[in-house]
Amino acid sequence: MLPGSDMREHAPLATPASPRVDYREGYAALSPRTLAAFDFGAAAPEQDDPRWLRVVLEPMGGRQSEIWEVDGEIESSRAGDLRWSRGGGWLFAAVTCREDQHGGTEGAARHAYEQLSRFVAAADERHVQRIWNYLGAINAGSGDDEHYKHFCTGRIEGMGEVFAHGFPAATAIGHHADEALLQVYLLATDRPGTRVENPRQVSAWRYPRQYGRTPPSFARATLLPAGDVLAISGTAAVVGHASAHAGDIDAQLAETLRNLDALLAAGGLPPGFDRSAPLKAYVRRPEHAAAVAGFAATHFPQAPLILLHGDICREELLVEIDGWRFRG
Ligand code: 3EB
Repeated sequence: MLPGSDMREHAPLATPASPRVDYREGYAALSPRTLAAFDFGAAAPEQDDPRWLRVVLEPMGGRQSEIWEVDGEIESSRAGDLRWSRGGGWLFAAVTCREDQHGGTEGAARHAYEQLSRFVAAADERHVQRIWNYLGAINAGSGDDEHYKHFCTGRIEGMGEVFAHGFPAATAIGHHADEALLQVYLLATDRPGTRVENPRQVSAWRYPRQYGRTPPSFARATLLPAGDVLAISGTAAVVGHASAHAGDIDAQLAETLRNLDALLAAGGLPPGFDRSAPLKAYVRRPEHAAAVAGFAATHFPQAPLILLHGDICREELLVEIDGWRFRG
C-alpha cells in the first residue's frame, strides 16, 4: 500500500449534491455540466448528443427547454435504443422505442423497462429516483384493453431487481405524436432516496381492480438522497382512489393543488411553490390551457412552468401537474 493512501479509502462517500433543474427560453443549449437536456414538440431541431431528448409532447406556452446540471465530469453514450449520461453520482437514461416492433403497448413497455433495468443494475447509480413515460393514444381501447392499462402490465413485467425495493416517483402521459412511439426516461443515483406517499390518496400500487388488472407502479414522490429536493410525480384530482370533479377543469386544478400541498407536507418541505419549484402542467384539451395558466399565475406565480398538451391516464382527468420542489 502506498503511504498515506489508506485514510481516504475508508472515508464515507459524500451524498452527491442534487442536480439543478432549470427551464430556459428557447431551444436547449448543452454545456459540459449538462446531464440531460429536453426540448418539447416536433419543431425542436434534432441535437446529436445522447444527453438530449426530444419529448414529443407539444408545448402550449412559449418555447422553453429543460436542463439538468450536475457537478462532475460527464460521460454519455448510446446502446441500441437506449441513451445515457452520467456524472457527479447521477445517471440519466432514456429508451425510445416503437410499439409495432415489440408486439404492441405491453411488449414495448416491457422492452423499455427491461432495457432500463438491465442498464441501471450494472451501474453504480442504481437507485432510480424518478421516471417519466410518454405513450401514444393513452386512453384508446375500453376497460381492461385501454392502452394505459396494457402499459401498466408491460411496465411491471419489465421492471427488474432495481425496482424491487419500491417504485420511483413517475409520470405517465399520453402524447399526440406518432401513436406507436413510447418514450421512457429516468434519473438515478448511487444511493436510495426516500419514497413519499400522499395521505389524501391510496397508494397507486394498491388501487382496486376497477382501474385495471395491473395497478400502476409508482410512488407519489421521492425525496432525493441529500434531502433537499422533492421529485413530485404526476399529480391529478385523485382523492382516495377515485377521480374527483369529472369534467370540471377549475375544480380539478384546485384538488390537484391540495394534493401537491399535501405531498410537500408529507415530504417535510416548506409549503408553497415558489421560484425553486419548476413544474409542468399536462393539459388534455387545448381550450383549457388559459385556465391552467391563469390558475398557476394566481396560486404559484413564481414557479417556473412548462405547459404541455398531454392526455392523463384516466379519461375523466383533464389536467396533471408534476415537477420539483427544491428546499430553496
Ligand atoms: C393517478 O394519480 C393519476 O402510471 O406512472 C399519475 C402519475 C398517474 C403516474 C403512472 C399515473 C402514473 O393515478 C395517474
